Amino acid sequence: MEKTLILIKPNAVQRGLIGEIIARIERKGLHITGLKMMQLDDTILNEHYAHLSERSFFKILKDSMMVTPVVAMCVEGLDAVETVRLMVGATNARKALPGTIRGDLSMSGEQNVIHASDSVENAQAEVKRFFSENEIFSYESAITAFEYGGEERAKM
Ligand code: IDP
Ligand code: MG
Repeated sequence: MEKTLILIKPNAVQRGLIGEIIARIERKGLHITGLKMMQLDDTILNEHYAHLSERSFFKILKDSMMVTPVVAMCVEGLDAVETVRLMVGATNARKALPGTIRGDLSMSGEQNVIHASDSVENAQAEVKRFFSENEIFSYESAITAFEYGGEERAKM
């Protein structure tokens, strides 16, 4: 089953939004298969945000990600990467559509409450970056037949 990485950022931890964000993921029908709080450091952030290393806000962004621990989550589902990105909304939360996590919970393009992997390839690398193998759990869902149709289940 496709996996993706979510980080609940320090601004969401400070604002008491951990439960709200986790509840949205669960209500959607995505399955949480890894969940922990962790303190990020410069080493992991240099890797995680390598694509932004030349940007003016790189240091500010990294500092903002170390202010408190983050909540890291591995979630699974059919097309989980694309589905979670749609739920998260645009990077600049002021432009993120109402109904999305950023659109409903943030006013900022930087303090935008959540990270989610942006491609299947990056998701695989990011889950490995934040979780060791024994921190990802595999368990049977008792209600898959009520979450997906028959043709969809055949693809899983
Ligand atoms: P994403 O989080 O929507 O995938 P990325 O372009 O990968 O967006 O940027 C990673 C993070 O860097 C964003 O979530 C945001 O916190 C921060 N960021 C992106 N662009 C800007 C900017 O122009 N100013 C300040 N922070 C930014
Ligand atoms: Mg990104």
